[in-house]
Amino acid sequence: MLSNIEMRHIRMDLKSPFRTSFGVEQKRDCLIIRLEGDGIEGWGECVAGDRPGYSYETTGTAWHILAEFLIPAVLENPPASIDALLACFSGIKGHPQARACLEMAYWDFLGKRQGLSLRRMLGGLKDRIPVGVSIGIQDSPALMIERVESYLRQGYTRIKLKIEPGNDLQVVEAVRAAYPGIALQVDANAAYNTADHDHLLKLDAFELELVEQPYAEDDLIDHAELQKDLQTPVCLDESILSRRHARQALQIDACRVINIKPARVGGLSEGVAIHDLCLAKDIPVWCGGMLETGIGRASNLAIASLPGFTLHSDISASERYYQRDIAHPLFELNPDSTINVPDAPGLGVEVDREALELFTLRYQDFKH
Ligand code: OSB
Ligand code: MG
Repeated sequence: MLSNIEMRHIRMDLKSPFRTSFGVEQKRDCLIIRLEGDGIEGWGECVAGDRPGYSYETTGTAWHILAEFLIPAVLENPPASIDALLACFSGIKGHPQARACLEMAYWDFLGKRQGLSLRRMLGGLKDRIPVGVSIGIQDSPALMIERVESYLRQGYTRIKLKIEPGNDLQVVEAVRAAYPGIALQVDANAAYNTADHDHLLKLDAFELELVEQPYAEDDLIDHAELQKDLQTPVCLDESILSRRHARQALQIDACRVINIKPARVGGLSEGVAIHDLCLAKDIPVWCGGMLETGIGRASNLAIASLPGFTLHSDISASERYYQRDIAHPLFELNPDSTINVPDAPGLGVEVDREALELFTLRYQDFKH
């Protein structure tokens, strides 16, 4: 039975700044949770960052929701299954990234107790995940080509470029001209609006695998209007916070691909539900990333092993992100642009307590 939960806010230096249409990240903040009971521990990562750029959630809002509501609900009524855990959350609205963290830690805890890897528990088949790399906005097309070149040399076979108004067609055109054959896609992180409809149609010239989240997160209808005219599949990220959003988006053809981030949709269970829905409708999915530490990366690899994850995921090798990670072993890129899914029980990673302490800004302990 769960008897103790620790939560900490950590901050880690990224190896290089990551720029998107909503801002630049030089350091990454996140929350790490550790569950404990009967001598078993479970780890979870909350991907919410220091400011509400990607979504309304931040480390501050997630801390509040976890400390005041989610953790007390779980300790008051220690769950014996994932369903029981999710039942503890009912009556608490929103804040999917906060819930996802606690759910991840509970999956890790259960897996260790049952001696099963998360991949086995979720029903994943693949043991190597095809992955790509997501490259932040650069100061010029020439610099972007340099970055692309270096990742291709490392062995990544799919490249995603971040774009924004003023940093789009020229960059994509330059990269496509330099590398005619590569799998290429773009991500706007909600930076455009309906006035850009005709402009966005020009992306069809570059044989992109998909265009990710061009419009605002709460704007399914306009995405459907765009998809009507755009030949390239629209892929939704920020807009899909639940299986209901996924169903409705597909119903109105607002997208033809979905980026599944378990953290964004409230956890692995909801992520699997969206996967199942998409598989049944023949909609390809892939796993997005939030610059996770080794903890969240292990979780993403596990869900990406499900059969519907047919496109390359944004799960790059550990060395791309941090000087020092908080979990081991580090994830390495295989020569065929895949990363192995851990097969030890639970998430299958060991947390480096010393590194964790080093990066901790705030800590709190919760007892049954
Ligand atoms: O939109 O996919 C995104 C990182 C932070 C916030 C949003 C996004 C991203 C990425 C990075 O694209 C993917 C990765 O973890 O490598
Ligand atoms: Mg995205």
